[in-house]
Amino acid sequence: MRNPVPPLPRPPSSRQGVTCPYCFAVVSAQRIPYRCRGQAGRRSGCAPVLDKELAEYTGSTAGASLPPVFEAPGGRARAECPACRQITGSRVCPECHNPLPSAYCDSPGRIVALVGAKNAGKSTYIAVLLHELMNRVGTELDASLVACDDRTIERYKRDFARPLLEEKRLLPTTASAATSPREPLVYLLTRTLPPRTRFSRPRSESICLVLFDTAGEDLRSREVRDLHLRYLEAADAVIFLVDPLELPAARPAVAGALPEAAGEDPDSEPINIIARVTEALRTRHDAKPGERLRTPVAVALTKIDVLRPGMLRQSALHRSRAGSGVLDLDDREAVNEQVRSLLHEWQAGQLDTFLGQQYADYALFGLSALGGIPEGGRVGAGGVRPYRTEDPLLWLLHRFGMLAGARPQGS
Ligand SMILES: Nc1nc2c(ncn2[C@@H]2O[C@H](COP(=O)(O)OP(=O)(O)O)[C@@H](O)[C@H]2O)c(=O)[nH]1
Ligand SMILES: [Mg+2]
Ligand SMILES: [Zn+2]
Ligand SMILES: [Zn+2]
Repeated sequence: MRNPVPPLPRPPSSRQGVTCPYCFAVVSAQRIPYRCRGQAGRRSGCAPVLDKELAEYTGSTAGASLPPVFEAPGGRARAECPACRQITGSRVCPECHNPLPSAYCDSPGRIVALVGAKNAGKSTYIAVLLHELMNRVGTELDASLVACDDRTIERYKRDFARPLLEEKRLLPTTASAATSPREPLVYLLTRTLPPRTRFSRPRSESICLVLFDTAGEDLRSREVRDLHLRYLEAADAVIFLVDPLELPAARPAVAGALPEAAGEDPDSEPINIIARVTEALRTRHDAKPGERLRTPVAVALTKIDVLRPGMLRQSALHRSRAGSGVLDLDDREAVNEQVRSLLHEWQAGQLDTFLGQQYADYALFGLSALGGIPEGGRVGAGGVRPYRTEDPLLWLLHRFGMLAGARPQGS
């Protein structure tokens, strides 16, 4: 962190193709089809038809009766439906017919993927991070978080926000992807940025959060592996969640009664999951042996609230982030070093070493989605009090040139 890596180059221009955040097909930006606006109220237009591609993707015909998809080469933001002559701005993936928002088509190449072993805290993290982005952090950053499709909105409410944030119940363990929906939650996070020069207009830039709530172990099973490998290969940035309770030497540092650890399954060990993801990324980027990947990787210890208060005192992790709409680089370095020394103390130094060998650009984080130890299947008495959950994302925004860095102490 001392010698900051230069910001990442701008994402590949859309001429190189757009990766669908639902099925990960790479499609030419010139050949993205459109969906007719259809009928509404007194507006006449094409009648809904069963969208076979979409139904096959979701595995259900429910919600797949939609105005037809048509092609109009040229890659423009709008096109005229050849059947009803209405102008539409809705574009869809040619393979799976899921919506591809304009902001995404215009700056593809920023898919953020989330990975972690079973029990690492992924579902809880997704629930809380999205809520934070829609509220406090969104306001701070002047950023909007928009779900890219209606199923994402419904599933977020039903499976994440309602149980955890309203009813204060812990989320059920994620079923294996072999039986649960294979669909990710897809969001576009768009930030308004100041104009580059005095004469230009403010601009906005987006990243696409593609959140699969599946266990990293699922990469073992053949059926799911294909989709997940494509997911990982499509990732332009990765957030790895690591449960500190899975690091054997960390256990003495933990306060109070311990929840059950995931067990002795070597496949769910953080380093093995990170190694599998790394393999996928190396394949995609055709990395030579010894060459480090440029994909930014954020590795976060979850459930940091379980650490004994004594461990946190005097530490950077103890401070809350100032919340000023910039990335505080001094704070970032302090937290990075703190987590690194925790990893070494907990005999997980090989994790740090491995990351350093494989990635030119990685950063370490500590966070807590719940902010307290849950009791009897429910959120602790103080409610959900997230702590530094947004940090990995702020760092990624910074790496993508979407958030300025600052040293408030003027060092
Ligand atoms: N103390 C604490 N426990 C957490 C936190 N987040 C998750 N947990 C615990 O970890 C368990 C697994 O979390 P979950 O999000 O379901 O993990 P997933 O399998 O990766 O989706 C939950 O049931 C909680 O008991 C946190 O921020 N603090
Ligand atoms: Mg889960
Ligand atoms: Zn698709
Ligand atoms: Zn039409």
